[in-house]
Amino acid sequence: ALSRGRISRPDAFQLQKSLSKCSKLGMDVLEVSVLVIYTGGTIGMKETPEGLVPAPGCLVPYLRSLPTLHDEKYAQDKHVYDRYKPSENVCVLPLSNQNKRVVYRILEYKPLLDSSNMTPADWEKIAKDIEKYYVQYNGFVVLHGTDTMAYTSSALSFMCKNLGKPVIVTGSQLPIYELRTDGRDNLLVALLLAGEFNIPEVGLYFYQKLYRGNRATKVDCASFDAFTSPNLPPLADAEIDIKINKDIIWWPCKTEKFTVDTQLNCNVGVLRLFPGITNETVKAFLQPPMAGVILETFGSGNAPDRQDLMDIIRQAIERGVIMINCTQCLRGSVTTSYATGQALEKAGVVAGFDITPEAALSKLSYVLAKQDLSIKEKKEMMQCNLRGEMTDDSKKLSLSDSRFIQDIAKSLSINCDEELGAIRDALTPTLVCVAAKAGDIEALEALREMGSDMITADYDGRTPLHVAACEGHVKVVEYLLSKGASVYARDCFGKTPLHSAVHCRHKDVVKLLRKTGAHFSPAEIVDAGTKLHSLAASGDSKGLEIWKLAGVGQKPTGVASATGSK
Ligand code: ASN
Repeated sequence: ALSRGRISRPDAFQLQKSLSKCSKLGMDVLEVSVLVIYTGGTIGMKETPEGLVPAPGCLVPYLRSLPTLHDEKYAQDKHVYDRYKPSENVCVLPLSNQNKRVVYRILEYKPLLDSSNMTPADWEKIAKDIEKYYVQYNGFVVLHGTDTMAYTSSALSFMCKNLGKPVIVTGSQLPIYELRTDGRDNLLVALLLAGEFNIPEVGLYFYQKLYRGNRATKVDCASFDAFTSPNLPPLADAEIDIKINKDIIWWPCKTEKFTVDTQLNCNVGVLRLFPGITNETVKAFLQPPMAGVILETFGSGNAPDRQDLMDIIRQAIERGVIMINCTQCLRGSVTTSYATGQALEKAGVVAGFDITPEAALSKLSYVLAKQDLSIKEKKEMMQCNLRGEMTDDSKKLSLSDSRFIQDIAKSLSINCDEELGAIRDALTPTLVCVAAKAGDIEALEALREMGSDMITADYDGRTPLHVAACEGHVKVVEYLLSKGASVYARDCFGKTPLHSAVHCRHKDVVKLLRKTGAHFSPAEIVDAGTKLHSLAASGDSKGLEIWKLAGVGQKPTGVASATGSK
């Protein structure tokens, strides 16, 4: 299948035609929408005699006065305000390099909080809002204080299951209203990441880096560069270009819809060991109702291994307390290299490997709340990599290691890593799309084993999933979804795989994509009315049926406010 060569693009041609039709209808297909959930933090604070405090109602008017964060002329010309209720506080970014417009709405919480005052109930509220507005927006930005940002981004990562859209948590070290501030840049890039990129993760964006939310930790309270991700490189670097590190993105691999599970058990704690810690201190800490403890140990997971202390720990574990071993070191993983580490393992403490204490705490609270699991199953779940919070030791094959790419490199006399990477980036999207078009799962698997991903788009921004959906290869669609392909990926005509399947009338593919959470945006649903009228007028019942299967004709959740004023 691979040697057979070229991708024909009748569907892309059709989509281009429908694009110009959309423009004639006045629909701007280059707009993307982002919901900004504004919870508080320094970014929106003002100085008072008591110190910095959140300033309600000030952010939106200020953003609307900044040409880099709001294009008033576009908003007026394109009637952006008319599409939302006045209370919905909408702004629009200037045109980006990607030739898109991010239209963003600010949902300001009452009260706005210094993040030191945040509790799990606030994480729950954010997660529930993401769920409520999930269908309506392309991505989400959570504006948050930096002090407990890593806890919130970790908790959200566990609460959001089968996430397919970006959730970017950000804030700043200085208020956005000041002359020198990191707030404007952090907000701008977070909006672009949430609106224009396919990053199906809860990320934490700060000072030119996007970190996985459950890998980040605050390390500096006096620098703009306040966060780091000690055991995982950034998911993206925002330098002259925004570079996405797609090899480490946690692609969803299930044909399941996005759901939110906000149940947490709050009887958890972090116990940091120190030389000379007494048995009484440890015993008091482990008393009921404590259900789970993160034990912050020395070095690679070591603790004083005196018998009386180990007995106290074992007794708590026998009572049902789950204890997780996390290192106090910023980098590295818990191992059993030392007798002092093995003693904890023998007492029943579960290794947390290289998880951060912030992620460990929220994961433990999340796992402990699962009422249908036994203690043993909860411990197993703690050792599973649920959302990329720990390093997976199973080394991924890299295409630059493969014989195929080495042969090409040799014939082109290339031996530096950067050039090998360039070959990979040039060749593999096309090869994967060709295999997807041919319906050849074996070829796809061979390419995957060589290290290529199943996600990268071709020159038209069309992913292998677009191609397979267009061809009606339901098995290939299933395969690609199981390997991380995104139902939300948009090609450069603004179309998703669901558009391709509907356009080419592949019922089974439409059903499978819908099952995985694919949906049209509220604006697309409104726009489909014209298409439905013409199908009805020509008596095309099969055409009408496929649109119905795709969810047009049913009101998606959370749509009311976006279409309310139409
Ligand atoms: N105290 C502030 C907060 O966490 C710190 C900040 O946002 N930079 O809300």
